[in-house]
Amino acid sequence: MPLIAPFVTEVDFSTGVMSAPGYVLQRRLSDMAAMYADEAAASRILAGEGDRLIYEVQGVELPVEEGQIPHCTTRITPGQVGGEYHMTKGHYHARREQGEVYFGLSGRGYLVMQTESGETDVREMVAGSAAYVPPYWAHRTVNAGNGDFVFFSVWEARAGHDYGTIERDGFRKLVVMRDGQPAVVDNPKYD
Ligand code: PAN
Ligand code: ZN
Repeated sequence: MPLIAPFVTEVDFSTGVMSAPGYVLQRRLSDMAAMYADEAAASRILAGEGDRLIYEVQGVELPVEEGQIPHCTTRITPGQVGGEYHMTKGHYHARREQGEVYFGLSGRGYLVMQTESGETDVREMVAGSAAYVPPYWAHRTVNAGNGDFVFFSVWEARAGHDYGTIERDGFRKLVVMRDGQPAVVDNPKYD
């Protein structure tokens, strides 16, 4: 394994901005319109208002090899698409046996998780929440607040990301706004 010099990254808790990110990635509505339960609402937003930013990821670049510990911030913007709060795409790790830690930096949201054998778990996250995503759980984060929801993630380099399974099947649970409040409901598109 090549020797990597230790380094420190300054993180702005309210924006997720890193002092010298190795990569910055933006996900817009057009990147994930089909992931919202109300695809027609997504199309209306794209045709009317345009391609809004849903989330931004800033992370350090490390080699994909045993023992490396990648980490990044994610900032999810506030808003809804057809009543469903802005969210990440969500994924299983390609190597299902790899877990992950999330740490809330600002705002509030939900961590939606499920396994391939049918378990679901939805946890609230605020600034200061340290959430553990155990091996075998797909994970998606949702911004249920009025401002940005920002969190920090740490995982093992070889975990890899399997987006295809969630793109095809979705999550069993959605977080939607009901009477102005977040509510966890069954996904009508899930079968
Ligand atoms: C996180 C996520 C990040 C963006 O760092 O990758 O929040 O979400 P998506 O990857 O689902 O677009 C993580 O879980 N890494 O493994
Ligand atoms: Zn992950």
